[in-house]
Amino acid sequence: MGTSPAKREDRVLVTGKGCFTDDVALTDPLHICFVRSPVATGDISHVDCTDAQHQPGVVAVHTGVDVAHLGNLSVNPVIPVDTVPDFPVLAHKTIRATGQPVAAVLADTRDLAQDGADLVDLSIDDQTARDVLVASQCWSTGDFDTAIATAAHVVTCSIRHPRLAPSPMEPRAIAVAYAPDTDTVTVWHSTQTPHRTRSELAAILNVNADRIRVIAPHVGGAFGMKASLYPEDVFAVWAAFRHKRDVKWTASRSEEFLSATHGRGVVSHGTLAVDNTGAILALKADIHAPLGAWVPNSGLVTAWNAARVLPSGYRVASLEISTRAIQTNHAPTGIYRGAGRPEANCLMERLVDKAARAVAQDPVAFRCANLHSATDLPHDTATGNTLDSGDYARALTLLRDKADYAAQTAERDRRQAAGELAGLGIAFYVEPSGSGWESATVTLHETGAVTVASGSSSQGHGRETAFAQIAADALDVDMNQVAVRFGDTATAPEGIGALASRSTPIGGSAVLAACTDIAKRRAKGEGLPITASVCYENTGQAWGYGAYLVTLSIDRDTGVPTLERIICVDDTGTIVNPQLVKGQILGGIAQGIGEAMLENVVYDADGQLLTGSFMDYAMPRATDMAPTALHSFEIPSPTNILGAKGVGEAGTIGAPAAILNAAIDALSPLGVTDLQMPLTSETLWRAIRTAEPGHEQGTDQ
Ligand code: SMO
Repeated sequence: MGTSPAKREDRVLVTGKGCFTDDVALTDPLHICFVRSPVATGDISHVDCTDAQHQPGVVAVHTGVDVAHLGNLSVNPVIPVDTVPDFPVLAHKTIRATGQPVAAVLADTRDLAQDGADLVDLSIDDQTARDVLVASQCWSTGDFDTAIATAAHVVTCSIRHPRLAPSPMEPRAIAVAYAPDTDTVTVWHSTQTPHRTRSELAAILNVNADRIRVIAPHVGGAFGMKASLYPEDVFAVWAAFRHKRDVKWTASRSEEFLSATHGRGVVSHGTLAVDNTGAILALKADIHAPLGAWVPNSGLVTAWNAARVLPSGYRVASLEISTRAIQTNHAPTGIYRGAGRPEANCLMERLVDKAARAVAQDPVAFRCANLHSATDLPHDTATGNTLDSGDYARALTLLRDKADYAAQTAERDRRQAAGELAGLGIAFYVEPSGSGWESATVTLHETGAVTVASGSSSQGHGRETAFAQIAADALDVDMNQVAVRFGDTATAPEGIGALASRSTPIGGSAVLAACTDIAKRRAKGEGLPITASVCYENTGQAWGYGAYLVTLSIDRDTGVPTLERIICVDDTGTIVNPQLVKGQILGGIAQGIGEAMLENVVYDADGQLLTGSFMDYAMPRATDMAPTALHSFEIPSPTNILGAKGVGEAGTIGAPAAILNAAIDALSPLGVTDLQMPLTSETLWRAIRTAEPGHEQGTDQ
């Protein structure tokens, strides 16, 4: 541990030898094409499938009535639930979003299924869209009103997070092999959570879980988008049982934009009060999180995290925080890398920056003075968290040193004085990684070889290498002696999967616990082979954190932003593999840049998706990255035996807040105090034109 051996999964993946769900060879499978609603809301008055059924190669056409008896997906009730919308596999009577599957054509080839789908005649009576409260929660402590009344300064901020399309390279895919002898299925599924896929399928289809084997083969990215089962997945498995045939479905990129879960979209309002020494007195925040046509397993997590991750690592005596998850007539939203954490941190870091300005203090010094000190931890927040460990100010002081902060601020001041729009942004962030259990079964064989089977899984992020390192160290064998297996419900122990930055802290600790047990038994003289199976549960969430600094400049005439430099300090807890940690943080930063500067899913007022392809939805490219320096230190978390803190989401949390602060800093000489993401050249150009004298709209001719 602590070294970066070559990632063992790389050779297969980068030479194109991976086996993804769509690569799985099936026997004469039926292909599915879904007929999707062209409108966002309405009642289905008529679906005529006659022509489609007579199309050569079409085996069957199904509509909502055929699957209306199926059960609902379970939803994790992280906040109190009013009403969870049901989970229509195919829309039955009511349409809730553009792109919702209404009918499904099963045919011998994908093209024939598409031809059949084109012949389905669908009529929908328009209805007015209706937002429904699904779940909500409030937290409060202290006396907010008195704190506000006595405060020297009160600052406010509203943030509308762009809605984001997670866009893993591999779209959703499912391949189902039906075994007639046993009336069972083997399901290859591009998922983060293979055991969840099995248990949810069993419940929704009302079949015994032992009739379903789920395999997550290579998964080409997921980012939270593949942590839930989708209506399309359920239909594919239902169809395999119904027709006693193999079935496959792979989403097109258009289907991903239309009907895969989106992330963010949160609207938050915050108020922060400080006294005249710059001490934070009180925080109020209202979070509004949109849900879509149906709610995925972790669909309420964004609303929860966007609120309960407040007040980040800051000491706040009085707070009032509320969150509401509201159903709308759009594609479903779900967890997306960060899953509410970026929303909470962006709001807090904007408020803190504004407050520092109000009391004319340096933003780094202001943060250091208001963050919990190392001796305050562990600390229970009023929003139900235990901040477990760390030294928050150390992240900021290390950043100040590594970034040569004094020189950078002097340079920013010099450039601003010369009329350049140059900015420097700071953000502190916290990243709670998951809680709960994960499993591992480890065997030390007579040959000295080791087999690790984990309930956690992989979406291409180096799980095999990291777990082999943990086992090799704990059992004192060469890591090449360690085979790591996961992702198959037939051979891996029951598990949770790879999400919520939990795989290393919890899954890795499970591997360590099993290995430690084997090492003890061997010392006592037990003969080989020895197998240990553990279900490891952590004692609480490990809260990673860090501090990021961003410098950028904005072209005054065109609004084009240039990210100049990003400098990061992260407390990662115990590091298993520095290269994997670096890869996680850098990848998160790329997606954070995407949110802050480029990406935005746009619907019109009628619920039509305007950004249905990469022509309209701007993903960050290599040239959108800035020179980035990563620094870290390791204060082990006491919540798990490995001491690890998840870093999977760090970059998506820290980067947008720092970029937003830097852009506002760059435009502050013009009097700009707020901007909304994404910070495209248009956004920035409009802000400059509105702020600059003589450039008010319509008066510049
Ligand atoms: S957004 Mo993550 O896969 O919990």
